[in-house]
Amino acid sequence: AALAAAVRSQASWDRTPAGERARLLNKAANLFEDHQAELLALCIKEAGKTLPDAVAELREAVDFLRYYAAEAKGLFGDVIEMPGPTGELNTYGLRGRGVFLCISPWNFPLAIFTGQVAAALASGNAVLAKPAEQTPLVAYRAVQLMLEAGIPPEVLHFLPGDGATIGGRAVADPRTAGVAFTGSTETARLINKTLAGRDGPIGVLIAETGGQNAMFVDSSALPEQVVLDSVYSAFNSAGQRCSALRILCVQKDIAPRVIDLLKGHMDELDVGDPAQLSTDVGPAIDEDAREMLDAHVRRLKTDASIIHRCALTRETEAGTFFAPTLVEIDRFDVLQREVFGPVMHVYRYDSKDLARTLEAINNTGYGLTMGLHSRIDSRAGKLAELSGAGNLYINRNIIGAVVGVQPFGGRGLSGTGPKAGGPHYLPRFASECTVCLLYTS
Ligand code: UN1
Repeated sequence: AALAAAVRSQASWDRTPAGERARLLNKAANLFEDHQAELLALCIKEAGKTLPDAVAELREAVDFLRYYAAEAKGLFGDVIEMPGPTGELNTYGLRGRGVFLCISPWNFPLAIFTGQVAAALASGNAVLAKPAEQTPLVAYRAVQLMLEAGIPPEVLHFLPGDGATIGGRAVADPRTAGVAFTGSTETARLINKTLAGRDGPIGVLIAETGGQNAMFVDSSALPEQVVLDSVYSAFNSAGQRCSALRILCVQKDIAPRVIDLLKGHMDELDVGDPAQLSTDVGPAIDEDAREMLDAHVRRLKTDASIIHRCALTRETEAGTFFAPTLVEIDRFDVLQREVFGPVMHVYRYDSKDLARTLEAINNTGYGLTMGLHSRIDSRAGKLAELSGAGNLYINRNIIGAVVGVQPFGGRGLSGTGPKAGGPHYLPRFASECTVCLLYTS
């Protein structure tokens, strides 16, 4: 029923001037800010976010609304006029594609949920918004606020529930013109196959998937800075970001010093209730996630050496907590899959093997984020040239891309692009139309 209503309403939403659609999205952004306390509380309660993470999440959601509104005004507002060789007038413009299905993850239940929906709406599409099963309440509140801002309810439909049934059915239906998906590479493949098997127009898929993200540290790096940035990248959001650091590649010569400092810094981290301001690292999202992380560490006990783990207090016995873990590995094939949690794998490389180590990371097939800590300027250029990652960060942490200035998204197994929060995102939600008018005399 939602799909049928979305199909019926889409044409009139598409005809609504882009400036008016943008006005509604900006109004939604204001309402999100007006309801700040409530949205932060929901992110903490439902998604286990710490307060700073929740604040960043709300900031990003608001940024997505305002950025796509501004982009849409330029892209969809103007019709480009092109005088042709025979005196005809050619015009070119963008329209919506139809109904977009937005499938978002639990780790950014407000920001990514809102970003996908805002992009699809700004581009003139009707939307079926399918939140992650773990985080429907945050998404529900976001939808309510968008409707309050004036987005017509026939255009924006909230579809919480099971991914395989609700999401699966909507993907399989040829009336769904496109899918924006953030989640695992396996699920993206499944969606792609389902889309390929449908009759009717060929569906578009924008997929943002996993990573096997590395940070390179050479001997010119500042160890104290490396420690702050690597701990933040690996353990912030309890490592539950696709951009999070998984493999810290440290040049042998400074590895002992860096590892020593890492252990000290880990001892200062508070793991616990995210509602407490003192907490640095909250829980894994659910029991399945925690079990997956436990199994990974159990496996590594034979293939690698566990260097250090954060202490867990008694308070964490009730809940799905997992102690941030530092593990040393001497080969990359122990990491078959993305390990979605606070586990930092350290790998020591010999300075002459830097290029080979980078190639081994590229060969995982993933290409989401990558970092470098070095005071040798030419290394940064070399990394940018050779890396397969979509987002590179030099001498800083590798998470928290900022909408509009650090377009975010991966290459290879990490996603199809275009990048969220970047200038090429909206056109992927659009169809193009050229009109050629020949004047009669
Ligand atoms: C994700 O974790 O699913 O840059 C992607 C960042 C965020 C990551 C979002 N934009 O850390």
